[in-house]
Amino acid sequence: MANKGQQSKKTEQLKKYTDDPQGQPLTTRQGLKVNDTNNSLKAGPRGSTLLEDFLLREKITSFDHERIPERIVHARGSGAHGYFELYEGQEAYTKAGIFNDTARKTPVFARFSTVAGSKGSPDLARDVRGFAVKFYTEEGTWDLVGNNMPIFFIQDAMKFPDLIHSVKPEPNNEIPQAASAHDTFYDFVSLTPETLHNHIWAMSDRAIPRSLRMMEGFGIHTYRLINAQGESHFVKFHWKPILGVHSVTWDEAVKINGADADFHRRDLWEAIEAGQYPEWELGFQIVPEADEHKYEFDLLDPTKLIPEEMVPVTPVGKMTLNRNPENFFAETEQVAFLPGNIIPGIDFSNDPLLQGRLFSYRDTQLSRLGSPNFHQIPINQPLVDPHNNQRDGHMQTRIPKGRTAYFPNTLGGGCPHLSKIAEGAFSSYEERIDAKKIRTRSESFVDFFSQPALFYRSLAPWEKQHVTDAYSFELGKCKQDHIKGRMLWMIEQIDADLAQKVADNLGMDIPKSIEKPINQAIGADSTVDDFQPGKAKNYLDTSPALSQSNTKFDSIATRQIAVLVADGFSMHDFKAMKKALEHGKAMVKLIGPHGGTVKCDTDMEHQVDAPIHTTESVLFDAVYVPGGKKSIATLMKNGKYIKFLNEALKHCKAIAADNEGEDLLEKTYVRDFKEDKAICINTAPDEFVNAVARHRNWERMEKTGAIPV
Ligand code: HDD
Repeated sequence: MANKGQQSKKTEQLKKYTDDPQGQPLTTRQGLKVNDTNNSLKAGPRGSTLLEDFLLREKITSFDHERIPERIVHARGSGAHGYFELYEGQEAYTKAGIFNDTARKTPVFARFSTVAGSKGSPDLARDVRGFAVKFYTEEGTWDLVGNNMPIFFIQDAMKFPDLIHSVKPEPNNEIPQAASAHDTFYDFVSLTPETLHNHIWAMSDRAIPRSLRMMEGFGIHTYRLINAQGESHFVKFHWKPILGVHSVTWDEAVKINGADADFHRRDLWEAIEAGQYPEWELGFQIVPEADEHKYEFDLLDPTKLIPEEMVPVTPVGKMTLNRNPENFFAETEQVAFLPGNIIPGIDFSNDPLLQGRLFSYRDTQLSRLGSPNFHQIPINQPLVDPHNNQRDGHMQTRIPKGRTAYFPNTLGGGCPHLSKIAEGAFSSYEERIDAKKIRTRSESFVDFFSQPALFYRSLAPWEKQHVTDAYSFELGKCKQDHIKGRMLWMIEQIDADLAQKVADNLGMDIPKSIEKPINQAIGADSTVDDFQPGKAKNYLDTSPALSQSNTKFDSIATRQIAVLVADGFSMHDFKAMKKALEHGKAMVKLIGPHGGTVKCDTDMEHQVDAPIHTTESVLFDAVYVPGGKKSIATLMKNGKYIKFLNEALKHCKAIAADNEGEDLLEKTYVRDFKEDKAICINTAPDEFVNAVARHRNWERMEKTGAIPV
């Protein structure tokens, strides 16, 4: 039944399993009250420890087994609870209750992740981000397990182990951690041209998001929506963040990893704690069945996107994340996503990558969570109580009643019984298949260069520069010239100018030809070599939706603003700026010369949020320096403030100063950028607010190369 209280239904379910130690005595796992958990039982005060000590054994045994295997990919992640609400019924396309009933508030749990790094790796690795959402619907659980990029590296699940083995730390020395910049990855990429599209996205700013709350999400594969009449439409799922899509620079990413390895995790947690709930709109890109073969790319090929200019994305609802987990392990670590978890009204397509995923995820949970009963873990439990004849296994926590565990039966009254489709039972879409069984790649998949080229063409000049820098960094870290050469040849197929710039940075020439790798990549007897590199198709000059320069720039909500102060800072300046920033829901943080408090020029005490020696410029979106003679004189004596401002300048951030604050800027390279539109000296606070909302003044980038930080 429709009801707005659904989110609380999942929260209530979780509450039943939540332990709260407040006011409770410490007990053993058997409930025995404990008198001493600090000393083991010994034969005399200095004597050896007794085997009899069940308290010691229980505590140590439990500790010894605390760890479970980390995810083979996406090990590093952060999650949150929330809900999904529909804008308008989508009955024309799907019978899924979640897309029919606008009165519902469907509970969700979302987990965001990097791919290659281990569980403890830093958040700002250059990497794809996982974007997985579990919808606890009334008809069963639906998992939409996507990424923050709309395409994938490979076309067939058969190649997934090869892809991941190449990008993970090399097996002989387990180096490098959470980084793709090494020979084995580029050996694979350069031999597997289907990777180039996702790869160029990974070289773009999408791979170093400013926040998990400021990235898009994509279901990637083409799925099917099935309506009540049994009709099918193809669909691609898109998540669009309300705050827009924003990224940091590579230099910042590297420094953030040192200054706060948990930057993204902390940002998500703190935004939710502050009541600034992250939100995304879910959108459908619908293609009628009749149009399946209309495009110059194959809808089943997960390395291709459908440009939004060709098929628009229609927003259908919104996800809001409004509650942090109570316990990281129990919820974020144990949550198990399965692309195979679907509900009536949604179905799979024949995308061969998706088809392989349908096998892999259930399989991996068995070794990760240790039992086929992983669906009984509270975070994985559906809202609907499951009843079936599957039995036993490690960690069975339910007590299935009755004599029968088979179907059909009479002894159990025929229960659990089957349901008709009209009663909400799932039935697979009856797709007509008439084909030979064959191990091959469809010829319609063999165009590896058109879409990476479309992506690159669609970028703004500053984004193109970032891509050039990223290729130059990554390949610069590779040792083998033959691998770098092959990569340069591949990049040249995307864009000759890009390839030349990267080649110059590598100090290499682009090879005239390479031994064609396509056969190896597809199959020894393959004939697809004949198509390569193929004439790049140009069905669209540019797709503006692909560039972050066309994202939203209308909010400063949750932006972290550093205010550099010492005793004697101007309350007059600060008050006006703080009011404007907090009106826009930015987070204003006082950076002082020490912890505790600083006094403004009206003798009021202000709590310091971070002493300068504990923080870094890269952790903030913008910097403000209020006036105050005494304050500025103190700040000028500490080189860290100069570095702080120079870095903010280099990273194209908004900087503001009032009155004597300008004297501090004179000590920095900001003095050469006074005409810059995001440098606000003695301007109205709103000008600074507008500059912060623009995220960065990327045009500045052309001139910041000489700044030595
Ligand atoms: Fe995968 C985890 C996303 C292809 C095998 N994958 C995993 C997660 C995300 C994705 C977001 C983490 C979920 C979480 O937070 O727990 N994977 C993708 C996307 C893909 C993709 C968007 C392509 C479009 N994956 C893919 C293939 C295979 C896998 C082709 C295997 C054939 N993925 C796995 C896995 C993981 C996983 C090994 C590791 C942990 C887990 O499943 O639960 O089964």
